[in-house]
Amino acid sequence: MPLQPLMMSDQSDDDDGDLSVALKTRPKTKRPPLYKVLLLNDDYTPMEFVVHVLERFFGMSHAQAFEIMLTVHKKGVAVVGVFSHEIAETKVGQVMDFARRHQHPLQCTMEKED
Ligand code: TYC
Repeated sequence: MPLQPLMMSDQSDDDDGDLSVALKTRPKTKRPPLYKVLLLNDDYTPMEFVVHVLERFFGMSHAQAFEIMLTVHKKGVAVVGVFSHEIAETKVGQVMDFARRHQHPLQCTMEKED
């Protein structure tokens, strides 16, 4: 039976993608963008419903949720959280579904953070 060559050291036959080069250059890995989830005011959705949405889907305390709801009510819009694209989409979907199921016109959207 033929003999196999014996590896004596960690040289060039590995699959580490040439670690030394990777460390000397700066890998251009960009962090994925974040997305703001926005809640919009309207004239019909009850305040208590909005407070409940903020508690249920954004993990806010009752006091926090009430404060943010009032900000939206007064200013027209507020950021209610910042998430990855996938999580932001999920939150928007959950809020829009929940509002529609309760026949409230509450609107929730997302936008890329600068
Ligand atoms: N403006 C609504 C009212 O007076 C309350 C409200 C607050 C609705 C926040 C939507 O995102 C909202 N009943």
